[in-house]
Amino acid sequence: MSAAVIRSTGLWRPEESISNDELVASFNAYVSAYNEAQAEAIERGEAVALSPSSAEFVEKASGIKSRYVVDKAGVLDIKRMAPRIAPRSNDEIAILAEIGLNACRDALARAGRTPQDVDGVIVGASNLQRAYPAVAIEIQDALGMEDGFGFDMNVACSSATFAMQAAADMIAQGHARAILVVNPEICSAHLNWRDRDSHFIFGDVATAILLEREDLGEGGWRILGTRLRTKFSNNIRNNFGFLNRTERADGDDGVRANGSPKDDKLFVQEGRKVFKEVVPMVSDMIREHMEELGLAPEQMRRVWLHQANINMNLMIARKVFGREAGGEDAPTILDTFANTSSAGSIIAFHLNSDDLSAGDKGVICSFGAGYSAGSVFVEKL
Ligand code: CO8
Repeated sequence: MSAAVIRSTGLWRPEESISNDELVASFNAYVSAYNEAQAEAIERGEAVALSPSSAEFVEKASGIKSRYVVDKAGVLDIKRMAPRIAPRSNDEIAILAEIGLNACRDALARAGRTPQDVDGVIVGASNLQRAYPAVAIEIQDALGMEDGFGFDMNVACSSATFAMQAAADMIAQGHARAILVVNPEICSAHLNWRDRDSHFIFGDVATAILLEREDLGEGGWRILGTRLRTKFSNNIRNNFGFLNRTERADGDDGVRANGSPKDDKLFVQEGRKVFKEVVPMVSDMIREHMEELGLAPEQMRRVWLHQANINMNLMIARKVFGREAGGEDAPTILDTFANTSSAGSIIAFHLNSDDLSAGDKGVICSFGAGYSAGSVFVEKL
């Protein structure tokens, strides 16, 4: 058995970003237009007036100040409130594969590797573009890998850590020399921008992690141990799926009066419950895993946590380190990226790990829908 290491990571981010002020101005314009159009129904008690959002609330409740998106104009257009992504023919690369490819190329360049050094591609993401063929196989093809394999998997926000465990196991068992784990997340397409409770939460990005057999090179991060945990919860849900059209009544063409499909099932959550239930689940998991690896809190240099909520991360970091923790201990990237689902902890790691020294230890930890949580303890080589 040969151990796998994280040789490098890669990042792609959209060019456009939406600040809280821009987002809230658009949302509040939508609320005014809706309330005006529904004024009589609201008066009769047949409709409920919508409340405006506030940039102060968003930053205080979540720590988010802005988010990158693939299409800013479509999201902010109150007649649309969804990104515009031009359709592509089957002969063109799909957008999810394209952004994933960008992150892969970044990771390969940083490690000085070519696609021919890689035997597998695993795409782990919350929202996959289609059922098949796998986005991972499209990336494998676009990279020009002459051999090997690719497959997609979805464990919501924990897709990256679960995929890393799968890749590390395959490398250790001799199935591959190196595997690219890719996390393309276009969360803006699955977010209800008309929902005051969640319209500020997500952003778009793609990350890649190159895992490789340790003896094939130098540098990177040794994987000290991985741990995966799931516990069923309805508190974060997305009911989009291929059976949606079968649930329609006869005569229902599946199209709303404004032409949009009724099947556009979007992200929903009970944010408060998630906060309360996930913090202890994740803190306990990290602490137990640390003890099993024989690591004391003082030996931990950094935690790269899932990026959903700053207050949540500060609480988890405090429990892991057993003291007040924040800043360098638990880097924050959600202020500019928002929640990017599976990519969040990987962006935190990618942007905040070069300054560590050989022997420094930390944990990459994801948590989210399912519930699902994954921890990957690493040591800098
Ligand atoms: N502006 C102003 N006020 C608001 C707004 C707003 N936008 N929204 C709510 N309020 C008000 C409420 O009305 C409420 O008022 P009142 O007290 O008078 O009733 C008050 O603010 C407080 O509301 P909440 O209790 O809901 O607010 P919280 O302080 O709990 O903050 C959060 C809400 C930010 C959602 C917080 O609960 C949170 O971050 N929870 C954790 C969420 C989390 O970690 N989720 C992970 C999900 S992501 C995941 O797993 C990946 C899935 C992949 C999806 C990708 C596709 C998009």
